[in-house]
Amino acid sequence: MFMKIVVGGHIGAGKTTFIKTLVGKDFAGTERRATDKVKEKTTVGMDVGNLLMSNINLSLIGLAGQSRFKELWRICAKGAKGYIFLFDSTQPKLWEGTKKQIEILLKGNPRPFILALNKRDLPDAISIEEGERIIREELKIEGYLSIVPTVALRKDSVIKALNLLILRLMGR
Ligand SMILES: Nc1nc2c(ncn2[C@@H]2O[C@H](COP(=O)(O)OP(=O)(O)O)[C@@H](O)[C@H]2O)c(=O)[nH]1
Ligand SMILES: [Mg+2]
Repeated sequence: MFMKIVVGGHIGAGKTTFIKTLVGKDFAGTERRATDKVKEKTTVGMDVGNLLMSNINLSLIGLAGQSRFKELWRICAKGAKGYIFLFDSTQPKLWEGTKKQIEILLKGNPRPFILALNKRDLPDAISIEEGERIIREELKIEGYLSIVPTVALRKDSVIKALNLLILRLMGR
């Protein structure tokens, strides 16, 4: 079975890291020196990572966070079976960016998604409860919400999040 999954989220949320951690050396990224000054390197276009997990050929597509790539987001999302949307737990001010992306992608290709509160290892991460509150009450993200804490630098954490989405997609 083949399954395409899109990894979204605001700038710096950890999308590229999530895919890199998952696939290791088979990672095909498009990072370049950033002009935005938010971070050193940024994804230009998309990241691609392929792996075999539980007999499923997974293709993970990491989007570029900047909204100027909007048209490309829609193209990348075509045929995706589901989404993982990331939020940097230390930067709730940027979360609106993830929400906008969710709206745009679900409009073009409504599929199940999970929300990952990423960078849980950092001391200035807001609490999971506060993160959930912002997602529900401030961002008002609609639909069935599965919210999972992650550390994109750790393989076990990334696999756990991915498994959660796959179980959702398989209807279990
Ligand atoms: N401490 C920590 N740093 C992370 C985590 N995930 C990503 N980062 C770092 O956050 C920065 C931005 O990550 P990147 O994957 O480029 O974000 P993207 O813009 O969403 O692709 C990089 O320096 C990563 O190493 C995490 O879970 N914990
Ligand atoms: Mg990136």
